[in-house]
Amino acid sequence: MKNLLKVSFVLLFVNLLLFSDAYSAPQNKNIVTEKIRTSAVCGMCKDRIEKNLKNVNGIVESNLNVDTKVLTVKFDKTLTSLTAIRTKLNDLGYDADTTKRDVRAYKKLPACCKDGKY
Ligand SMILES: [Cu+2]
Repeated sequence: MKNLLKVSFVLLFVNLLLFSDAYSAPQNKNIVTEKIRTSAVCGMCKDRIEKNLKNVNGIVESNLNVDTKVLTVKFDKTLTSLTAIRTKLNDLGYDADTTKRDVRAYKKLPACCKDGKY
């Protein structure tokens, strides 16, 4: 009986968490969060990518995890698109998912930002 009570409390708690999440969901349904696998190498890549994406109309925020090379980007899908963001990354010299980097831009990156593929 005590266990049943515990389980009930846990379930109640889980429900509260789910509901609070629903309430705090973004009001703008056009804002989406996507992940992009990049060829970024170091902290300088992170700064470069995040700084450049900040200037892209529609991008709310971006965060590159240097360890996993995965960029998490939050954007308004009526103002920009995943394809456009990938192209922006390519223009900066980075691969983005299956789209390839602009090699000329890549060659201009500092040595620490090169992954040695070109
Ligand atoms: Cu770098």
